[in-house]
Amino acid sequence: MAKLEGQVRKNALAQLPHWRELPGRDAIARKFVFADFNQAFGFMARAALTAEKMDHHPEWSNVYKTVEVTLSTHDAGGVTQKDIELAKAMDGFAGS
Ligand code: H2B
Repeated sequence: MAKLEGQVRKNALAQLPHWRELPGRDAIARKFVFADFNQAFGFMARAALTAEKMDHHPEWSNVYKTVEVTLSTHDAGGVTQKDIELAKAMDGFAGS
């Protein structure tokens, strides 16, 4: 899987308005804030099953109702279509 670059990358990121590019690293990140821990952990459970199916895993942390996610393809050294797909799936599970 190749790193996304140029216009292709721009177009892909334009579909993910809640995600930002990390400074100093080729990765995308989003902070999800839910109503409570139950919602946050439900989201993580769904995302984890999808990630495992995709063989593509998030870097993430959870504090109470907040889940911070970073996506990058380590094998490629940057953001690939797999990161875009997992980000979209996560947006879906979060409802936006
Ligand atoms: N997840 C992410 N985010 N990036 C990878 O490069 C990656 C992964 N590689 N999950 C996979 C697993 C690889 O290490 C295994 C061996 O398939």
